[in-house]
Amino acid sequence: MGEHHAFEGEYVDGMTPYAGIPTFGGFPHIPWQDLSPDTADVAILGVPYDNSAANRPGCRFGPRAMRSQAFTSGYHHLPLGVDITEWLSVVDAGDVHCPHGLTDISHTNARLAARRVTDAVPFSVFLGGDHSITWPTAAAVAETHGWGEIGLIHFDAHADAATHLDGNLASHATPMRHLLESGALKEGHFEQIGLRGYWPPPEDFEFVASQGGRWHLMEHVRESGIDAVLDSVINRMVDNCSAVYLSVDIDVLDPSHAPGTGTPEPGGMSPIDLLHAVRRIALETPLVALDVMEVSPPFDHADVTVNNAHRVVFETLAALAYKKRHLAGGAPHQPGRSAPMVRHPGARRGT
Ligand SMILES: [Mn+2]
Repeated sequence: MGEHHAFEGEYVDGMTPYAGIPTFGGFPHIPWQDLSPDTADVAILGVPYDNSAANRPGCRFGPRAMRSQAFTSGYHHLPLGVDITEWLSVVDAGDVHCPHGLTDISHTNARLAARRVTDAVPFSVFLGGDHSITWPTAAAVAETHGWGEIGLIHFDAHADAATHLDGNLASHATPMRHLLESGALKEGHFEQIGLRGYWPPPEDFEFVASQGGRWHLMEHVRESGIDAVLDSVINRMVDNCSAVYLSVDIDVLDPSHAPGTGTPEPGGMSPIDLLHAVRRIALETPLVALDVMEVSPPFDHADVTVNNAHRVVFETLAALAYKKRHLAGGAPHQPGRSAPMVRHPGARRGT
């Protein structure tokens, strides 16, 4: 070998975004079975289950794709001027075992694992999986934070409040029905944003109304603007609920931004509006949990859906970091600027 091929010198350490064993956002892996109080501020739990998808399936691959295919560019949120990792300890808690075709076992496992997570950490993130999973995960959050005490803000193209779909009581079209009927969500504790298209039929809306739930059609969001809708939703949550669960069906985004999902519905939200909404909800309500559901990588293109889903989680984490710093008396700081330029008077409550 010639002298210039000697490969001498020390090993140069580092990490590139496309290398390594993937965890969500590059956060350390601590299995949910090993979580105990004070382990972390935030735990992220995958629920790879899609047997309840009514149309095209594939969201069982969602958690793994959000870990491996999304681009994590860093942790410093530019508009809020906060570094997530400076203020929050975040762990990837791995996945729930969801055996194929076994809905009862999958949902029971999801509830037990979610309960373990919500009992151990102040903030829980659940990665779907189809939307039927919100039934066990939100039930677990209600068990931890108060049955009938929590509120739920639901972003979706669809109401998901059916009694059944094709005879399936545990369909991804039914989780909100179960949460309302079980009393996990009581009157005035349920808000839906982004509904559109041709489903469900009127009786499902009559049911939601009978339970004191409210919905904001995409048409209403377009007419009023997202901030007017959020003002109303956030005020109601802050007035009525001691803890809030945010459930994001990625199909609330327009299919041009989220092709990788099972039941696409044209005419949806843009990512900038969804991220803005998620940030305001995390800053201005006592948010304790987030789920991101219905990400179906086999139907995705160029990882656009996976990246939008990943950023919904990161936007929430950045807002939680901002809120924690705000409550600790810290001031926003942006590099290269002497005066704070970000002010969020709405950072009202901690988790
Ligand atoms: Mn849904």
